Amino acid sequence: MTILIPLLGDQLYHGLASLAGVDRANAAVLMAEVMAEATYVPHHPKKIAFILSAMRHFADELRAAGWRVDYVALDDPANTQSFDGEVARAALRHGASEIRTVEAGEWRVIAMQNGWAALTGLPCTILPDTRFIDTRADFADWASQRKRLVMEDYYRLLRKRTGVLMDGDKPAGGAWNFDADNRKPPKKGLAYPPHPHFVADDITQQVLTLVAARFSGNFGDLLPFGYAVTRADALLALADFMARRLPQFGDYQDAMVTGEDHMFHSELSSLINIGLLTPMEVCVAAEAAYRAGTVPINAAEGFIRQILGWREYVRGIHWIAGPQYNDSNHLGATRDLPAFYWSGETDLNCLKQAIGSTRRNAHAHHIQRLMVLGNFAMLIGTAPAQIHEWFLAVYDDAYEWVEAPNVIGMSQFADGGLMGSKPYAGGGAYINRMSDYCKGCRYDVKQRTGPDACPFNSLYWDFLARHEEALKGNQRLWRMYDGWRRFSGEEQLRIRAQAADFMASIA
Ligand code: FAD
Ligand code: DLZ
Ligand code: SF4
Repeated sequence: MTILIPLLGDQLYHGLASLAGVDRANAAVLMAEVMAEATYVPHHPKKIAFILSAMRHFADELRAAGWRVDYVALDDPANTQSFDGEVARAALRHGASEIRTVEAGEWRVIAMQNGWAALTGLPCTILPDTRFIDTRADFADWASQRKRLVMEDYYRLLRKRTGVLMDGDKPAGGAWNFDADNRKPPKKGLAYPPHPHFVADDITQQVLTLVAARFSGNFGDLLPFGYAVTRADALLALADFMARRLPQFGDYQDAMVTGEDHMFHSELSSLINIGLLTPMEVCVAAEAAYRAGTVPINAAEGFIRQILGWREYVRGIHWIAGPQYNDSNHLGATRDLPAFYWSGETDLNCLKQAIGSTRRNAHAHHIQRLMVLGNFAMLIGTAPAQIHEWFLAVYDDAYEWVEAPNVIGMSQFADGGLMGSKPYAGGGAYINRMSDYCKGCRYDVKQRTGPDACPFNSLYWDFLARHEEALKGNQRLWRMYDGWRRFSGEEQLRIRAQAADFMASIA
């Protein structure tokens, strides 16, 4: 009478629903390192090492807590290298009588889980993932009652429901949203605290050797590797952020600075997504810092909104949109992703910096992802499936439930506006305002046409012109279309020719 509990690489949480209430004497937890997961996209080596090391540490923690853990290593000769194969083998090995698992965050893996009962002939219970603050059902209910799924409305609902940053029924600090204070450009002389670096122990060293041997051809630097890979280290990373970076997180949330990969960001997304931290405990810690007076309200609220608001919201969108969401292509974009996304070899300095950070760290912060990498891909008309695969592969926090809505919806507008009310399209002026990248660039951000003109400028106008039919009715874009119509016919032609020449040059 053994209950088999397959536990996936991004479910490293002791309170996981599949473990709750189970008699440890009658259960076997299955954790499997499989090539199918390591290769469905060409993951950054740091991401693979992070997940495998955290899995191995978590297995040890479960054993110490009295669980029987059946851990299948990647180089085990009997490993079938797929979840299906390992669940089938383990069911036989343990004479299992039933399977309990928590729903995966990717439709592709959910399809596998749905097949485990037929595959093994055993009853298989797929439990909801209770690590989130809201439930799938409550989000679906909220969404079913509205025409537009506005993140801010949902966020306020969750603030009220959870009591986070609330004084009674009023928002703490006197307002729901302090975003207007959170758009400061970078200024000279700011001191950026170093990001914590955790020394690799024996387990991590073994994983690094394995990943170096198997995945060195993938995009990205494996070393240096300083990730938190245990719950204890994750808590240290959380405390470090609260003390050293959260106070200025709000002010410089959207800023980008050459050579400063981390700035005041938390870099907690990979730890939350894999299960080593819960989203609620992170919000509670930020609120506590505000209440203790060590963090201003614009920082605490801005940070909490990212997690209680955006993170929960994109998760809800993922579930209601369904598996076909990944094929969305509202703007009919078909261009191949430029090769320099993988090589980093480009003379557009903003892209070079964002890709460089991605290569070094398996990480780039939000505005680099949205307004540089995503924006450029959308302006040139990249096929959404290709940029989706790139984002899924290169970031340490990327799993489909969170990556797809952010990329296909927010950054590419490929879902036609389910996620956002307008495309996040921007020219060079935005990047120039929020970064120092343009100073170090061979292009002139002030020019629209000519050999030195910043490519973002002509691409931006060309994007609007190309999609005028689809977008001109959008109220939030009328000012942009008004701007486009103010150009003379000749200037419009020059701009579009400039964009066409540039796109031909990168084809
Ligand atoms: P911080 O700036 O410190 O923000 C705090 C936390 O808020 C993050 O740790 C994260 O948990 C949460 N958060 C912030 N914005 C979002 C958001 N839009 N969606 C979900 N959570 C959010 N985030 C991922 O976790 N995985 C992804 O694969 C991913 N892909 C993205 C792709 C694009 C094109 C864009 C525009 C955003 C993407 N994001 C993704 C959201 C966001 O960029 C990252 O969560 C953030 O950069 C992670 O760094 P951080 O922990 O330092 O975040
Ligand atoms: C991303 C990843 C990788 C690279 N390797 C494994 C693995 O070997 N074993 C595992 O259980 N999970 C891995 N993962 C994470 C899974 O891909 C993730 O759990 C699913 O995509 C569901 O989100
Ligand atoms: Fe990027 Fe244009 Fe600025 Fe160069 S000038 S860094 S291409 S926005």
